[in-house]
Amino acid sequence: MSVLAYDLGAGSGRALLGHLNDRGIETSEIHRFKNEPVKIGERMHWDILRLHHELLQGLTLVKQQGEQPESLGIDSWGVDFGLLGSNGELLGNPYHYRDTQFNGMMDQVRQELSSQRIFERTGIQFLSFNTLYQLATLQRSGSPLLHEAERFLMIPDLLRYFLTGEAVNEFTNATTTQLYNPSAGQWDSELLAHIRISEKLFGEAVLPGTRVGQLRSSICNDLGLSPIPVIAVAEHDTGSAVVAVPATERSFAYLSCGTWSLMGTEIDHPAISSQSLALNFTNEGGAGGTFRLLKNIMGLWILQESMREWERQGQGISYDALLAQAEQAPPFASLFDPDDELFMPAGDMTTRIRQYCRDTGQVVPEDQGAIARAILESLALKYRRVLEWTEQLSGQAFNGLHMVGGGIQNRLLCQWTANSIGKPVWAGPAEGSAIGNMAVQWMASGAFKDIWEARKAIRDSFPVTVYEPQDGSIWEDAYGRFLRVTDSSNSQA
Ligand code: LFR
Repeated sequence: MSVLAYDLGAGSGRALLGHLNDRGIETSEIHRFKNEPVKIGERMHWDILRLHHELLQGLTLVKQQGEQPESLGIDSWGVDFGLLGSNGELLGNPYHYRDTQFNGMMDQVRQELSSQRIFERTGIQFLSFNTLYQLATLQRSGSPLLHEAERFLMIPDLLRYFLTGEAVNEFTNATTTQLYNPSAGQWDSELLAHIRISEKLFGEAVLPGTRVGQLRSSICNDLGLSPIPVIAVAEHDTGSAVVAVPATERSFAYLSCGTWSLMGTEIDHPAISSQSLALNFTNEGGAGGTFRLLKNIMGLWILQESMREWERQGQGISYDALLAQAEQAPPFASLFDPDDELFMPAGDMTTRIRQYCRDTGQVVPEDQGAIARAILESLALKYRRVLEWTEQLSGQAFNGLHMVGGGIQNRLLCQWTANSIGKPVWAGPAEGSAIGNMAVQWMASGAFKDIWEARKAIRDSFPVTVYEPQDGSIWEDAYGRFLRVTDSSNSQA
């Protein structure tokens, strides 16, 4: 019962094979590759053809290992898309959600329509790069792409289309656009009309677990593979990651930790209320009829981007060495709100961190260890804030926090998170999105009857590391200071 999962993150992608047998789930990494955005002038693009090439490379390696997966699925980050022309070919190169051309459009559209109206129709948090604002930007700047476009596909839809020739939109990723109405179960005509985008570009969004074609015969012939059915999994990576949370109880809190940190809880119906709007929480669609009441937190992006900056300046440092220096740096010297808009764009991250600390009258972190410590402590403190909001909104009290995703390899962050929230952190699995992707394929084939059977198998198959909270009163004091410093910050709640 082997399945192939492609999981594409903002910095890297991977192909994992998953086997399900009496011992549980076993995974093996077949291929890992960089996902490097490309800048042309002021524009920032995804290198989509390279990503397609890497997916094919993954299939070549699968074949070389003598495997013939029963199905395959693709998940990736949300909100971004490609447009197809009348000949079925991709128009242009998809833009990266951090492209600065989209700046300012969210405020404009909110003013025109009101936040309440947009939120009531979609339940989605306000992030400046949501597809709604990307498409509005392209339309209002007269992008020629929109004159030619006949079909809108999100990144996994598009890569799946390249593999199968079938153009199909998928539900979990559709909800991230802020153009999908979950109550009506369709793309929102009113929002699309407002930004003057034709509804004809969009197809019905299929639910995770739907079979959406098979590997093109040309690819099968080239690689010497038999046809492989392709499943639309929970194609938004966060949706896949939450499938893989090894929870035992229906009420649980999670933190999916990668480039972004996504924190929240799972619910049955979108929680669209004035409180969730005020705190800027989202209700993204999930697998198995679930929704995720969660909030985006800027996450390890700030650290990754600082490391890339040092690399460019010839001061590159390994992750392990950096964490060792962070541990030695003075505690709680410089705190900041990771969700301040200042930290969204790529580029000179350390300058912006220093500027924030200077502006708020704190110690300005100078060396790499001090910068890394400031980032990780600020993230851990923000996690407490968002966990409290999640409890408030969902009316639940959580007795610990599940952490999944590559970020859990950062033991310092896991420990500091436990210290900050004053509750245990259960860390694992690290390959959350890929495992959730596989789980939905096994739900589709009937190997798992539902998401809870999948979670039990995941719990039994992958280790979970427990971090107990330490140093309670020190963190309590730091939290008070964090709240004072960040209160006036330029962030979306
Ligand atoms: C995480 C993620 C988030 C989404 C952001 C941008 O990888 O998918 O859920 O808000 O990337 O697409």
